[in-house]
Amino acid sequence: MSAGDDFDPAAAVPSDAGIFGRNISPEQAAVVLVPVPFDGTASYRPGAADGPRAMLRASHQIDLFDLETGSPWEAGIAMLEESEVVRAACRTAREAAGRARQASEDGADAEQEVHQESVDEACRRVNDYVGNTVDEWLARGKLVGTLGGDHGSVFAAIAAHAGRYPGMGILHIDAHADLRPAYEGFTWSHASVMHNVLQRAADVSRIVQVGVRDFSEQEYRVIEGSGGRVRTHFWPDLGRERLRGTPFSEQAARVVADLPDDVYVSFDIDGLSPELCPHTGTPVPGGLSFDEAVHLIREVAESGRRIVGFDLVEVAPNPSGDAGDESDEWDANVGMRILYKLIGWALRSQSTVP
Ligand SMILES: [Mn+2]
Repeated sequence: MSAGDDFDPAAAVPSDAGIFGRNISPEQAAVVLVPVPFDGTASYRPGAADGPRAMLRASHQIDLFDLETGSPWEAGIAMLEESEVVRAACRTAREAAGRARQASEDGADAEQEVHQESVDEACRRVNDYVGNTVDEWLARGKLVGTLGGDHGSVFAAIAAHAGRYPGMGILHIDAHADLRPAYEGFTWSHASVMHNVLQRAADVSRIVQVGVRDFSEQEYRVIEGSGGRVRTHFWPDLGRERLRGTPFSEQAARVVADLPDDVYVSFDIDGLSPELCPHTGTPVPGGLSFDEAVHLIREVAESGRRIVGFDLVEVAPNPSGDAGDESDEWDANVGMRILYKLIGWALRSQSTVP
């Protein structure tokens, strides 16, 4: 144990405890989680803004001993307080996005542009906060995980990691390719995050996508024309192979072989089968099982690659459950278990001890 407190990982947890049941300062922790309660560009339904808070609450129920990765909690895991700047930007962007869509339906082009610009402005404030915060903790030598929010809200976290780890690749787990330029006219849309990475984060050498099964022809052309900078293991292709007998372990090894030594994991929960994330913003049938997703992350670490950082986005609690209601924590329960595995394998991948 690194932090010198008398934490008992097997004890029941008070409801005001920190993430994974422990109250530890980010300075003391090896792992710093940055919550980004923002879903201002949600095009189908919002809710991911409440993901970090729901995962924090759900994390009090996990058994902290992990058979595969040991006891990741011992390194110290801290989650920062939610930023009021981000919450305010979320309210502004949600409202402006609604007005932009209405203006679009009315054919009021000039008005639409004004509201789109308001959304972009709010997103830039989020990017500033996320970029500065993530970079500050990276500079202090922490493993940083960013918890969305919608996928667009973590762009600056990816860019900050790329600045510290030039040449890194992204393992992008998602139902969507997220390669649309300014989806709905919003530069920082959830559906545009990897487009923005390609355009604005030159230090990212490659994006390797898994789980993608809902995409436009234009996005398909972007992938084909990317000269290998985007490599997409389309879910329909993998699924067909598996139905004919190819094991997922073989497919996962192929996916990981496409990645460079330094890997950032960008994990959109909708890459999983929707039974595991029923309230996420844009669910799509098909997708990875929990075990397949964990296997993929394990494969990155066990291949000798280093997981330099990660995000987990689009986890949305049941909107009909009110705060404190533990009756329907399923989305957050799955999300925080993915989170604990990401932390565990990232720490293992950075350790010099085999
Ligand atoms: Mn996404």
